[in-house]
Amino acid sequence: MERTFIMIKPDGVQRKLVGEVVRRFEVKGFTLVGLKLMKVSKELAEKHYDVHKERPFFAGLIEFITSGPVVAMVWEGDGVVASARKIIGATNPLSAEPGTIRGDYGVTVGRNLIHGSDAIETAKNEINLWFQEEELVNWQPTLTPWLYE
Ligand code: ABT
Ligand code: MG
Repeated sequence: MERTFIMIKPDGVQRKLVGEVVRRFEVKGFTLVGLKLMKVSKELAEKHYDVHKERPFFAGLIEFITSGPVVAMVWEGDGVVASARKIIGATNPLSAEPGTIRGDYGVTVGRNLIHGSDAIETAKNEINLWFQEEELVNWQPTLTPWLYE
């Protein structure tokens, strides 16, 4: 089953949006298989955002992501990678549609509340980077027959 990596950034935790974010993924029908609250090390932040290391906003991004606790999660379900990106909304919250997390709660790209893997391959790499195998729980929700035919 497809999995994606979702991280509530320090602004999302400070803004008390943890429950709201988890709720949106749960009610959509996705399954939570990993969850932890953590302070992000500089080393982990730099690995996670490695693709942006030459960008002018890189230093600020690392400083921001290490500035307070984040909630790291793994969600599972058919098409969860692309669907999560839709639930999250566009990178710039002012361009994100109302009804998306960034569209409903954000105003600026440097405080866009939440991260979601952008492709299936990226999701695999990010899950491996953020979670140990034994931190992930394989389980079958009893709701499955009501979500999938
Ligand atoms: P992430 O889920 O954080 O990866 O965001 P998303 O994939 O929607 O957007 P990308 B392009 O990957 O942005 C990564 C982080 O860099 C910040 N950023 C991005 C800026 O601060 N300025 C910019 O011009 C761009 C393009 C926003 C993202 N995260 N934060 N915080
Ligand atoms: Mg990204």
